[in-house]
Order: sequence, then C-alpha cells, then structure tokens
Amino acid sequence: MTTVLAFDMGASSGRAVIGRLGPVPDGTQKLVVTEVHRFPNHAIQVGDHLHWDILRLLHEMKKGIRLAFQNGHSPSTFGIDTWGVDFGLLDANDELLGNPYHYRDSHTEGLIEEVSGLVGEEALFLQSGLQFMPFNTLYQLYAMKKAASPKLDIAQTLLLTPDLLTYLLTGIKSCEFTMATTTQLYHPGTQEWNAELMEKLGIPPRLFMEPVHPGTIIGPLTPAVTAELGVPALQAVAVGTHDTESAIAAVPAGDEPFAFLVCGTWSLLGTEMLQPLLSDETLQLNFSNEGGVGETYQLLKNIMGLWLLQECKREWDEQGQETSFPELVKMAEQAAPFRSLIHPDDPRFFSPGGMVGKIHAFCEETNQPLPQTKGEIIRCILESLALRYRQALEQAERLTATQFPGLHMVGGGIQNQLLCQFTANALGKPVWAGPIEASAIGNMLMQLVALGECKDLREARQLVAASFPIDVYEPDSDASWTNAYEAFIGFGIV
Ligand code: LFR
Repeated sequence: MTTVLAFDMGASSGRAVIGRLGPVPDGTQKLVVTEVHRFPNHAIQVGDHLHWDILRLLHEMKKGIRLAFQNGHSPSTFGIDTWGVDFGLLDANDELLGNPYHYRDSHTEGLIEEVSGLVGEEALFLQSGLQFMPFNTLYQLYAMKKAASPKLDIAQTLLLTPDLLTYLLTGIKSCEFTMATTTQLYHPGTQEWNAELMEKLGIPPRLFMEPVHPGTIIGPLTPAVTAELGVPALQAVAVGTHDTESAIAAVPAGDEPFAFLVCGTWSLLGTEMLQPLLSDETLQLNFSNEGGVGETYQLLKNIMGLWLLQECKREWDEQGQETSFPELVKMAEQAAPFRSLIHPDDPRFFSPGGMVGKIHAFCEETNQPLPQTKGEIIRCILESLALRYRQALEQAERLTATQFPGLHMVGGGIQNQLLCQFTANALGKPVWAGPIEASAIGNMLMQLVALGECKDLREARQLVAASFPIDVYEPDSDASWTNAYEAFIGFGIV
C-alpha cells in the first residue's frame, strides 16, 4: 500500500486529500481517496489591492498534515497544486516580501493593450503560446514595475504559489514547469525563460529559476516543521502544480484524441497536444498552449465558469439570504428555459462584486428580459455557460481539425448535474463526468510516478479509469438549444 498526500488549493477553498494505492479483492490496483481537511480560501482587499492570505494557507496545510497522521494515514510524500499565474517574491535573505497579489487585483487593468503596443501582439503570442488574459504573471510584474514597487527592486527570487508553499514547508526553492508556462514569460520554442522580453519590460530575469518537470522529488519538510507537527519528514514532490494541469492528468481518457472541460471557479476547455499550436487561428480564437504533465501541451481556453454563480451566491448571502448551491441549482431547474442569456466571457464579469447588476446590465444592453429571481439568474448563467462550452469546443475542433465524440468533464463543478446535462444538450454530444476531485487525483498521480508506482501519464490515466466511476449524460434532442446557440453567437465574442 502506498500513501500520498495532495494539497489542492482552489480560489475559494483548499483541501488536503489522502490517496492510497493498493490491491482490491479482484487483484487489481486501485486508488482510493479520503479528504482529511477542507478550508476556505478568501481574497482579502487591503487598501487598493486584492491579496491572498498565504500564511493562513500555510497554517491550514500544516493542520492538514497533522490531521492526516492523526487519522492513521502515513503518507511518504506530498504535492501541492494551486491556481495559476500568482507568485511571491523573496528577498536576499529568502524572506517573503509581503502578501502575494490576487490575480483579480485591478492593477493589471489596461496592461494587455500597453504591453502589446510595446512588444506586438503576435510576437508576444509566438513567444509565450498564451491567450491574452489581464492577470498573467507578466502583466502583474509589469504593473509592479510601473508602480515603481521597491519590492521588485530588492527581490531575488520569484516563487509561483505552489512553489512558494513548498518552500515555506521545506525551505527548498524550486520552479515547476506547468506553472512556469502560465506566466507568459516562458518561451515554448526555446523552452527557456524569455529574458529578452523581461528586459524589454523592466522585469528582472534574476528572479526566475530553471523549471523542473512534474514527478521530480524536491525534498523533505524542514526539521522545524516536522518538530512542530510531530510527524516524519515527508518528501515534497513537484506535481503538475498548476491545478488545471493536474486535473487534466486525471481525465480518464485512452489513446484517442479527447476534449476536456475542467470545471471549477474557472472552466478550462480544450484538448491535449504533444506540441504547442502557435497558428494565427489559435491567436485569433484566443486559445492558450499551457505546459502539461507528461511532456504534453494543453490547447485550451479560459471560460469564466462557476465564478459567475459563486459571486451571485456571495452577494445574496451577504444580504442575509443564504441559499446553498444545491438549492440554487434546484431553483434554476424550475425556472423557465432560455429567458435571457449572457456571454460569460464579457470582461465585465471578471472582477469581484456586483455580479447580479452586471448580468442585468448585459441583458439590458442586448434587449433581453432581466432575470429577476435567483432561479432565473442561475438558469441564465448555466445555459449561457453550456452554450459557451459548445462555442469553445467547436473552436478547438476547428484548430485541431478533429471531431471529438464527446466531452470529458472533471472537477468540483460536475456536482452540478444540471450544468452537465445542459452541456450535453448544447453540444448534442455525450458528456462523461468524473472524477470530481480531479486536481487532487492528478496531483497524486505524479507523486506515484515519482515513487515509481506508475510508469507514465498513460498508465496513470488507466488507474483513474479503474478507480473512479464516470456519469454519462446523453444529449436531449431539443431544437431550442440550437436556436439559443444562434442567438448566443450573435453576442460576437470569440
Ligand atoms: C484554474 C486556474 C486557471 C488559471 C486561473 C487563474 O483554477 O488555474 O487555469 O488561468 O486559475 O490562475
């Protein structure tokens, strides 16, 4: 029996999950997962900036390690995956310089246009393979440069969030490849940091360490941490530390090309490639090539995702009308279909706050009735997301000249069965939903690779298929989805 510990940090919550690989009565090997700790993760506004509470996350992770052992598990390794792009800076004494910025902080507003003006949009795309998103690490560092941040002057090392958390537990600085590729500063052609681009933008190249690939052992917890927690010196493994990449690693696909949708705060829709696809059309359709686990590249698009629903819920809860997610989904199910639609990737929906008002403004500008009740609003969000998934899947098919037979959906969002069914309906294709804890499972898989328990990504995916059930959603043949899609395309956002 091999036991590993995965920390999976999402934008609204984190969890510590134990994975046990061992034989089951029929003689085959299965992976069994058990959550040992779950905790909220909040963005915190401090003055003009939105931050992560990184030390709180460290505290909760320590608690997770302690709880794992108290509950009788004995993991030999741990891995950390988090959202992309964000980072902490260390000074010459390797101390953390302040609280990391949250990728939804407004300091990067308008910088896509400014940097494209300096470097050229196409050049930037060819040198990074990434879609243009305001929060990419490049724009965050450029914002600090423009604000003459003294932190940038004295910083010696940049650690992306999972690498930072690993450092705080092990004292070992590292840089993991899949996260490195979310910065827009890593060159997919040369497979090196893009020092020329950094110099052009006034970002110091000294900050960046040579990336290591998922499956690399980083090193043990510090003696201080093991003493504090009363646990053995677990080894940290660099997993697919970008949560999206860990989730894709856990898609139970075989050898045929497949399309995936990682469904959480964000929805990431795309397909797995062996090389980045740096075509004009990729740039026009605003797809990313993100470095994946097992020497892959993931051609994908960021879709606003369940953030829209989370923000509406937060607004209602703060007004004292608390409703659970399952209750909201039930209300949506009872609401009338296709009353009003939004385009989830209209930029106004990106920043926190006032989500109901933003949805109303969108509907007003597009001459649609305003969704009023909670059920109407959530139905509008879920139908619009499903239509957006169809649009993005068709784009991925066009880019790769491939017809996908259906869509693999993974991640916490698939607990929303209405969304899974709507997606199948919108696509007119089956949806295969599972596993839910994809990021944590993908994280474990690379620990198992590091430990020699799994040979490679292919074998790891076979283990997922053997260990976790999949729910199949067949499409309803209903013409109203086709009509709604035509109206949706009319919003004119690619
Ligand atoms: C999903 C995700 C996306 C990334 C976004 C911001 O959790 O990691 O892949 O674009 O968060 O970092």
